[in-house]
Amino acid sequence: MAAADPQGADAVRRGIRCMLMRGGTSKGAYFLAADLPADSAARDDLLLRIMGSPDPRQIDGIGGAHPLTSKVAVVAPSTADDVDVDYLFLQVGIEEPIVGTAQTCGNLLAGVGPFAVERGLVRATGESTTVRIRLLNTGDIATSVFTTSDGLPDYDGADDAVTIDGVPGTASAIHLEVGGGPDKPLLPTGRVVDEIDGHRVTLIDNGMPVAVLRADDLGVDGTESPADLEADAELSARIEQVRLAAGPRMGLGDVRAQTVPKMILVSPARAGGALSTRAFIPSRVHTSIGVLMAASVAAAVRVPGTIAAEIAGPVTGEVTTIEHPSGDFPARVHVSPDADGTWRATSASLRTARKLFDGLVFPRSAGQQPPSVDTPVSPVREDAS
Ligand code: NQM
Repeated sequence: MAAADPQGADAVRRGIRCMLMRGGTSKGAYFLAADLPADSAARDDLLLRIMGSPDPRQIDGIGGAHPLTSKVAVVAPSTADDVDVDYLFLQVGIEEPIVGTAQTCGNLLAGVGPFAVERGLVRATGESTTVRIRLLNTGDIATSVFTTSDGLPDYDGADDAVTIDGVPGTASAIHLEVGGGPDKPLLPTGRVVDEIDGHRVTLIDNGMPVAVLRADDLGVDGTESPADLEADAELSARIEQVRLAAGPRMGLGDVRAQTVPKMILVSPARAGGALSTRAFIPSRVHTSIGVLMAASVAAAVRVPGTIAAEIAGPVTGEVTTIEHPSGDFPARVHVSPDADGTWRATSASLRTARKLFDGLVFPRSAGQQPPSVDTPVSPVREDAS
C-alpha cells in the first residue's frame, strides 16, 4: 500500500500511508519513516503539503489549524540497544512553512506504542504490551505500557478505562515513563533561579525545556483563559523577550524559529493541586498542559529554591498535581541530586490515545507549493531514516 517512490510526483497521485491519531490532548499524523522521503528537506516539504501549511486554516491539508493539531510523528524500527522503535516528532508550522525538530511531544508519544503495534513493528504480547521508544529529538528513552487484545491495541479499554482532563469520555490507559541520559542535567544553567530581563526565572528540562515564571511578576494572576492571555500583545511580547534570552542559556541556541523553551506562568493552586499553570507554547497558550511540560514543572516543584517550589510550598506523596486551564495533570516525577549535587529526574505519566483514521493521505502537489523559507537547523540526535 505504501507509495513506491515517496519522494516523487507518484506519491501525490497514489497517496502516502498515514494514520491519524489522538495522542493525549493533541492530535497528529503518524507515518512510518520508510513511507516518507529519507532526505529531511524533501520530507519537510512533503509534510507541509500534507498538513496544508502555510495557511492559517490549513484548509487544503489535514492539519487542525492549531499547534496542538499540527503535529507529526515519524516512527521506525530502532537500531539502539534495548529499544524497539525510534520516534521523531515534527511540529508543522501553520502560517509559516517551517517544520521544527527542536522539541518532542509527550502527547503524541502516547500514540507511538500503539502505532508500532498497528504497523507490525512490535508484536503485541497478550493483554498488555510494552514498547521501548527512543525520542530522537531529545535523546530520552521512554517505556510505554498499554492494553492489547487479539494482537492489536485496545483503545477503548474496559477495566482500565480512564479519563484525562482535556479529552471527553474515557479510554484505555497508556503508562509512559521517560528518563534522560546521564549527560543531561535537570537544571541546564546549574542554578535554581536565573535573572532574565528583570524577571526571576527557573530554567528546567525534565523531557521538555521550560522557563517557569511567577504570573504576578508579569502582572497577571494566572487564572486568565488562554484566549485572554493570547489577546494581551504586551504580555506576549515580554514573555517572548525572556524566551529569546532563555534559549541560549539552556543550550538551545537561537530559538527565534523554535518552539522551545515553553514559557510557564505559575500561580497558587486554586483546586487542591500543587500550583496553577498557563503555558505559552510559545505564541499560543496551551488549552491544558503538555505531558513533558507538566513533568518539567513538577520536577521544579520538587527542587528546593525554584520559582515553582516557592509558589507550591512543600509537596508530599508521589503525585504532583499541576493545575491547568481545563483541569489538572497528575505528574509523577522522581528527582534526586547526584553525588556532585547535579539534579536528575525521570517522569511517569498516564495518557490515552485513539486511532482516528488509517489510510492514504494525498499531499498538495509540489507545483502548488507556496514560497518556502529555510528549514531551521535540526538538533535531532540521529537521522530518522
Ligand atoms: O509537553 C504541546 C502537547 C505539547 C507538548 C506543545 C507535549 C509535552 O501538549 O509533552 O506534549 O508544546 O506544542 O502536545
